[in-house]
Amino acid sequence: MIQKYYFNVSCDHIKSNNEPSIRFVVNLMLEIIKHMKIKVLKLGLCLLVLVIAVVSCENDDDSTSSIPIRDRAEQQLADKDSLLAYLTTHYYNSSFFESGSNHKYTDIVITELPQDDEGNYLEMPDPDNNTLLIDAVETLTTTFLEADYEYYVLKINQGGGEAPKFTDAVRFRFEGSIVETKDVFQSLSTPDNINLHSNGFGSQGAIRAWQLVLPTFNTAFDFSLSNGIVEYNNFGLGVMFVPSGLGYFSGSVLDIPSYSNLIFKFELLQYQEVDHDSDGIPSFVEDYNDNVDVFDNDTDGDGISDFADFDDDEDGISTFNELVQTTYTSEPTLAANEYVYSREESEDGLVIITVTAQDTNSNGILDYLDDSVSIDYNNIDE
Ligand SMILES: [Ca+2]
Ligand SMILES: [Ca+2]
Ligand SMILES: [Ca+2]
Ligand SMILES: [Ca+2]
Repeated sequence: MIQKYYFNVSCDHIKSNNEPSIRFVVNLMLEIIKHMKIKVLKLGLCLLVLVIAVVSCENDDDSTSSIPIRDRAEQQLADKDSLLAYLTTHYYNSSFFESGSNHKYTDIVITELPQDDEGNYLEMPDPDNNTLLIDAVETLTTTFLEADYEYYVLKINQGGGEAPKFTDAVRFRFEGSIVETKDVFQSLSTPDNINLHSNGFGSQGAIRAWQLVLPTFNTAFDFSLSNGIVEYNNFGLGVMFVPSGLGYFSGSVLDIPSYSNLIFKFELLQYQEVDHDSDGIPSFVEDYNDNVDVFDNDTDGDGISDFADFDDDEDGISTFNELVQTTYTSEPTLAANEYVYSREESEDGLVIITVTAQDTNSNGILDYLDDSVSIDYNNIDE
């Protein structure tokens, strides 16, 4: 439970992006009930997440309501100074990673430059084996909640697997620390999983930095079992340096004070595609304007973003029923607009069910997004 809390996105994000209202929640409940006969199990989980999410969002509000919220742009100016000061005065053991493989986040050693008696920084020792962070990181920019941010990523290993999307779930190990105090607030040496994105009106997602950075790395190429322990091979390994605005910002989470700049050393091990509304369309696809934000896509304008909306065009036929199912017994090559819906491997063999979006009237708008086409492919004979 504590793990989950560490990665809760702050409530001001949820509210400014997607104001939860009673109508919104009631609509969603109705959608869930409507959809239940098809997918009871998955939607049971969805309901559970909903309840937890609302509760933890309220808790977050209570803990921060007495602190005046700072302006994001102003805070970012200060945070950028802090982070650049850190990156220009700290180095890491770069040559260690030039040989060997499967290095761990615990192998990454970041050290402050030596200082003279007056506190002036001196030359970096052993430059053949060390690299100043500012010379090693990639500087990236993003706009989040109307503020412009700069964040920094040290990529030590790309990883040999696939890259997750910002809406997916990932399996990872990490160590998180605070730039200002250098305190390590959590080390996670046993792999754990997290949903990078909330379900749309709760706080079950990761901080924004994780949504932005992890998709630029790949998961492990493969893994093996050794004495009952999973050994990952050629996984993503890096460090991110995160301004508070892409972290918890005004939120004060356990030992992390408000407005802390954060450092995460991390290993990206595995990922799983997530379809938050279980409508058959993976959530990252429902980011139609491809701006790494699923909140601003609402095809039918009903206040429920597409990634959380089971009937995206509000024509009364659920999105899932506007898709054509295909069953395969061997690995398929997916067509355009075809997505794997389920995959089961048993003694009877492999069964993969996919769903494919149609454009029946060839107007360039897929049926499930076109309220003028209402064909229920799962009840076609009824
Ligand atoms: Ca979906
Ligand atoms: Ca909608
Ligand atoms: Ca949807
Ligand atoms: Ca529909």
